[in-house]
Amino acid sequence: MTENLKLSRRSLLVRLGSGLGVLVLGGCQKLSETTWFPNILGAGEKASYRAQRLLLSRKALAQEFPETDRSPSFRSNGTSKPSDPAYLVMAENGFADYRLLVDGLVEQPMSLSLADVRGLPHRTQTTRHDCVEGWSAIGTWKGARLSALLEIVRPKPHARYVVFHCAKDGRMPYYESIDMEDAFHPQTVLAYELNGKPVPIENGAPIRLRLERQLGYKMAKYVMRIELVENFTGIYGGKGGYWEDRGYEWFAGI
Ligand SMILES: Nc1nc2c(c(=O)[nH]1)N[C@H]1C(S)=C(S)[C@@H](COP(=O)(O)O)O[C@H]1N2
Ligand SMILES: [Mo]
Repeated sequence: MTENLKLSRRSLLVRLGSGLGVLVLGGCQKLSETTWFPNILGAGEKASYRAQRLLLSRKALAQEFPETDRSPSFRSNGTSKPSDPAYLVMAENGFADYRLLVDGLVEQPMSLSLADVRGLPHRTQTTRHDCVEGWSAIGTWKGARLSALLEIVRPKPHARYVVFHCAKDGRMPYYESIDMEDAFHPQTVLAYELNGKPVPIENGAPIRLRLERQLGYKMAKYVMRIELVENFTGIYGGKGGYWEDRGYEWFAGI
C-alpha cells in the first residue's frame, strides 16, 4: 500500500511536470481515481492503460445501436456449457437455486438469488461485442448495474479490483477482473437477458458480465462469485484473468 502510494505520487509529479496532466485531469479528481496503475502491468501495458484512462472520460459510453442492428444470432465462444455438476443441476431447475456470492473486501458480504439480482436497478443496452479472435456481434443486454450492487455491499477503502469467478468447465477455472472505475461505469452490468430473453446457457446463463469498452474475453460468463480484492496475489496465475495468465493484456480496451 505504502509502496503503491509512493508510486502514485511519483507518477502524478511526472505528469504535472509534463503539463499534460494538468490540462487533461483538471484539479478536482480524487487522487485515488487518477494516479494509480495496476501494479501487475508491464511497462508497455502501463503506458497504454494510462493513455486510455486519460483519453476516455470516466463515464464515456461505448457506442449503442438501434435494436434493428442486432446480429441474427449471437455466437457462443469459449465455454458453451460448464461441466460442473452443481451448475448442471441448477440449469435443469431454471436456476431457481442459483446464488451469487459477493465477498472479499466488502463491508457487507452477500449471497443473492437470481430474483435478488433482477430486483437491482438495471440497464438495457444494444452494443457490439468484439472478440480478439476476429468476430463481432451486436446484441441487446439487460442486467443489474454492478454499481448498484457495490453500493449495497460497500467496498472497503483498499478494494481496488472486482474479480469474477465462473462456474467450472473442466479446464483451468475461468475468471476475470476489472478496476473500480470500470466497476462503477454505467454500462457495466450483470446481464441476465440477451435480446429480451434470459441469457442462454451458451452465452453465460444465468449471469454474465457486460463491460462495453473492453474486449470479449473480459466478459466473464456463468458468474458465480464476485470477490473484491486489493491485488491478484494468490488468485490463479496472479495476472487478473484466465487469458491474462496466458499472456493477454489485462485492460483490453477497444
Ligand atoms: N466462463 C467463461 N467466460 C468467458 C469465456 C469462457 O470461455 N468461459 N470466453 C470469453 C470470450 S473469449 C468471449 S469472446 C466471450 C464470448 O461470449 P459469448 O459466448 O456470449 O459470445 O466470453 C468470454 N467469457
Ligand atoms: Mo473472445
